[in-house]
Amino acid sequence: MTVESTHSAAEGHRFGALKPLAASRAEAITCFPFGEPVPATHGVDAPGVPVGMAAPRLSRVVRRTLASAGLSDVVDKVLEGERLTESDGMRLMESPHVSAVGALANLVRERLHGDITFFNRNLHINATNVCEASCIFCSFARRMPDAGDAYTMSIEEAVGRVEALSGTFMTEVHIVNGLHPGLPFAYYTDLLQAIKNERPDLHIKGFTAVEIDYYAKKFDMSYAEIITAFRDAGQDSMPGGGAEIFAHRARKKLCNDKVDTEGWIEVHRTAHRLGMRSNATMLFGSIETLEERVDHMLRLRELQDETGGFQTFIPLRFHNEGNRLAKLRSPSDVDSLRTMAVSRLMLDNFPHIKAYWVMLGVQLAQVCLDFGCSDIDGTVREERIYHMAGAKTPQQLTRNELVALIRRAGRIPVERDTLYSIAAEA
Ligand code: V47
Repeated sequence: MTVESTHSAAEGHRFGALKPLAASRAEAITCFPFGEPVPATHGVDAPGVPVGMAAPRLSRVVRRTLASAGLSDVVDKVLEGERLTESDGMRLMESPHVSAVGALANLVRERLHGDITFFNRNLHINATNVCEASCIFCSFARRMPDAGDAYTMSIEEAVGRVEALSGTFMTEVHIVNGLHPGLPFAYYTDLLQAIKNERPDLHIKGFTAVEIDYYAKKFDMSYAEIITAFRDAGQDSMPGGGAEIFAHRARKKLCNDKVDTEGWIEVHRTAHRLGMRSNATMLFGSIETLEERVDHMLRLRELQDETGGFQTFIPLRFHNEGNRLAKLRSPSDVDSLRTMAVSRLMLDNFPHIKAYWVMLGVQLAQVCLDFGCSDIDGTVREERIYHMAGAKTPQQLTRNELVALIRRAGRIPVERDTLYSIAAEA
């Protein structure tokens, strides 16, 4: 099937009829402005299987493997669309049968999206690497503005990155910055406005909850005031960064001096209440325990039940170069695959799990498409955060390379915009 001919199938998936959700959940969502709740596997059978595709099944071998591992009850729950518990999540995380757990996650992925795998064309801008926070996993930040390789772009410089691509089709600019102590509030609104003026067609996914919290404290404003001002200046949605690990024990060690768990969650709740979509991340494979990973997923699932505003969950694989955790090994491929799979199974109310190729590597990202992931991010021009932490992936991929790698993984590539509408080049 060609990319073009999948568009109606993908649209079918996005707007396909869903069974009504449980009354309590539907009621909780009505105070958030997203209308129809996001596709959920919970309480819904085979939602949105693209037109003409058979509902996916679990092979007998996988069933047998999971049964011999004592996971039949979890399989039954997944088949029935029942919600998994924390202890189910731990049993899946600890299971040595990673490929069978992956097959179970794949069933959920295919129920939601069939073979469709989303990607986009996007540019990253990190306007400054000067950052007051001292996260021990970070290789990007420079504490002192006058450090040799510290930088802060002028508005003209940042917009110049967009201008330089004026003849190039893309749909998104992704902006994540360090917590710079010296920039005025107007720097951020001017940056947003200048990018919008230059390319009104671009969706700006910018400013993590960490940044919003920092500006709220620095400029004595509420989260809602900051988000409203940024939205008026051009911000369209919020990236998922800064979530790291929510469990207080690990968060205290990883990043003691930036927004805490409750603050991160409150920023996203506020954005959702104001009608702004967002993503959520989890930094995995540094010092956290498997319990803390599952706990992280459950906290996100709870907020998503309340608001329905998250689009994608992105497990970010820890990279160990150039930071204070250089003695740790980065997580293995197997650990990455089971984390993707368990995320898909636990986060039954998230439409997508993203395999961010920049940090996984292209080949592992391809395998992740069989372990629950339905999005691979984008062309990602000018990524800095992971490349400074030792990511060996290319600086960017072309659209054709993304299409080819998704096809080679046996899936159907569909180009999207940030809000998962089909992107059409004029
Ligand atoms: O929050 C920093 C992570 C995040 C390292 O929303 C590291 O679509 C691994 O927000 N090893 C920022 N991870 C990136 C981010 C993002 C990326 C891609 C897509 C989206 C989206 C959002 O990067 C940080 C932190 O968790 N990070 N250093 C490191 N050494």
